[in-house]
Amino acid sequence: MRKNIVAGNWKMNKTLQEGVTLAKDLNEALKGKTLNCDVIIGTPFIHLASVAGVVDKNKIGVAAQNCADKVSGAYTGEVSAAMVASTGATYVILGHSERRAYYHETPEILKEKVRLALDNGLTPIFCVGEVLEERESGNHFEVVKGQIRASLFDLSSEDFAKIVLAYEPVWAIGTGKTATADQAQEMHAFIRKTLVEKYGKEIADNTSILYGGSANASNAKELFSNPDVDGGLIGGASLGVEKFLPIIEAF
Ligand code: 3PY
Repeated sequence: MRKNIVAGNWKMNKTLQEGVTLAKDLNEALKGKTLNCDVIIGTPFIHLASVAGVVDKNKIGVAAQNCADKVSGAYTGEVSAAMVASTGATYVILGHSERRAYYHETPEILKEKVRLALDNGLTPIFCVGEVLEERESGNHFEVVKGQIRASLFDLSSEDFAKIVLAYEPVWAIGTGKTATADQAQEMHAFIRKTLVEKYGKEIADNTSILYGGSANASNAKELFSNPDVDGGLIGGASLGVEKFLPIIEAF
């Protein structure tokens, strides 16, 4: 079901104590407020259970930022989708460009992760996006379509309907550069058209497509006012209530 969503991605920030404090503060700040979007916080693995334990789950969903591409066993350092689900988290961010670039996550690996996330009742927030050279050479639409096709288009309609997508142009991540509202809308509309071609209009119209990449309190309203932008995946600006709350309230 298409929803407005504002999801924070804390990345590798905050000690356990700092993370729990931030989650509690956000929970407090949202108390009594009527929101026009779902709020999610994507924390490091070690925070998941504690954060899930202190937030009002009717207001704040908890996401992992990754899960293993294996079910269980001798994979030192990995965390399975079942383990993530057992913490009380209900979402998992998959395919973030930092994981694709620094941890060599291929479309095939991501396909496995998506499968395992769904098998364990987690909602994947699946990230796609082009690097600067791909945009400058005019290949950005094909790149994004290819990422979606390679990791998601084997899913049944029923399973695809559970996915949240996030378009994050890599050139706008952590650089302070944001896609303009028009560039975001153009890509989101293209993604929705790609989904129509594969899964039909009803599923495409019901898919939430978030924008990520240096979204913040000053550009959120304009980005979210686009018809095909259903919210944001927020990096640095999710690390403090004073920066995150105005983005949530931009809806
Ligand atoms: C950013 O905005 O920096 C992000 O990568 C959000 O996931």
